[in-house]
Amino acid sequence: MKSVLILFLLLSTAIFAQTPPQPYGALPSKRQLAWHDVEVYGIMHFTPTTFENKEWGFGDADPKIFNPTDFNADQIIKAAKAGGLKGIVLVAKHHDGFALWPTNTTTYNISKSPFRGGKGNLVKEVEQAVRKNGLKFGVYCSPWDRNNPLYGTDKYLAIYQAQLKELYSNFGELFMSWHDGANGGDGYYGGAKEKRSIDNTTYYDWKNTWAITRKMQPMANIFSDIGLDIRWVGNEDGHAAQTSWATFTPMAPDGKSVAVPGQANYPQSPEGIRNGKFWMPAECDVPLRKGWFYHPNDKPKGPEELFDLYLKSVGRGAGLDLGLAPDTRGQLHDDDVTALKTFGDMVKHTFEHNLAKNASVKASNSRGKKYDVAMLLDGKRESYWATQDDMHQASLELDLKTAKTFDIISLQEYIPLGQRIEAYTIEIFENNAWKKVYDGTSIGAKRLIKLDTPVTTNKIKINITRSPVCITLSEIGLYKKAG
Ligand code: FUL
Repeated sequence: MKSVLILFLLLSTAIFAQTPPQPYGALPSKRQLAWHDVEVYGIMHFTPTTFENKEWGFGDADPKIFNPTDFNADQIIKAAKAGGLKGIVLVAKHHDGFALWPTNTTTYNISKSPFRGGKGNLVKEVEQAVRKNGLKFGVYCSPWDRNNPLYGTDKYLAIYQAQLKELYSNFGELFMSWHDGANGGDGYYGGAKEKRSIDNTTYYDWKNTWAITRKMQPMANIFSDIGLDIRWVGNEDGHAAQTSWATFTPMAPDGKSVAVPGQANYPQSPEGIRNGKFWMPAECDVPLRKGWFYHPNDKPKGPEELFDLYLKSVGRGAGLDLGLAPDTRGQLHDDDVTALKTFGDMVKHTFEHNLAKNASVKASNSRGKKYDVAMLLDGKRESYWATQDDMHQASLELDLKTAKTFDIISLQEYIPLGQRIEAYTIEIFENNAWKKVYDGTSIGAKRLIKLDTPVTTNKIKINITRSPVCITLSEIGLYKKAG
């Protein structure tokens, strides 16, 4: 009888150990998980504003100035791809109100320009080049419209919603629907040339407007400063905070919850909110050049600066959205092409070989075979190492077999079960002793830890020191930054 009981206990422990950990806190949706995989994408601005050499068109530019001498969507998208970008959000209509696709919703559209003899559809051309090159496609249709005579009246919302419906119907599956909280102000407004103010809490009826997005494009991540799927990081410099939570509760500065864009408490946006109500990872948007539109006197950022932004966005569990600005030919300038390619190669070559690949790993605790340490080095984010339920601290020791030189440590949590880890340290074995090289807080979808100088060692330890629940980790990587 006693041995039967022991056998029963052993079996039930083994079975129990194979059950996955309980999820913790707010969790990502399927569409957000797909967004996390994109990591780096672009947002492209190319409208009459380009030809005016401005950042915000007033809405009064003659459509005839939209006359690129040699528009080539493939040139732009190939350059983006060489930069490692995996998606493109096209600004289909910016604040100036000019629609880049033929539409009956406004007369201020591409058919009134000389582009392709008035028969062009730039959204289509970009979409086709994007898909041909294997990238994902998204759109930004500015709610603020400085051209439309009806802007500010109760007739404008139907126009804006009809524009979204056209963009959601005619350009395949979208990975993002990008929105900002632009609130009105001065503009052309059909010749009135005046200031029009709107109440941004009600004017765009976001609840029902975004219901259209959900219905027509269920995989489109809605970006805005308050979420819903992806939140703005709170700056246009391209970086999240050092500690970075994918969870967030949109709040106004007075602490009251908000549900409409343009009102969030931006000081909290770069870091996110630990145990926030929603999974709302940050997008770090930053133009490749100084402005969002092309200006002949600006220069693109160099590859080292871009790599640094990559570490501070993707490497903090956020996304990097790089602004692409075609020139008046309708192509990216050679300098931009070179900057993208050099940056893309740097990322590719840095992360080509995981120096920990053949390491043997010892864990202070494991949940069972399915959640064994082997999952940490299999290159798959779907499998993960986990601890038993009551183990909220654990250590992983990697024996690299031979001495390896690296300056980047990559960690990934298994985010379908939430963001769990709150503190950890990293030690390397040097001169016969363990030496701490990093003290960390959040991990999330991806954490890239850049050491100031490369270290050479044959052993490394990761100590997870604080988590409210048992731990999951899906991947560990060691890399040496490519020159
Ligand atoms: C902002 C706009 O006001 C800028 O012009 C640009 O489009 C940027 C990406 O978003 O909200």
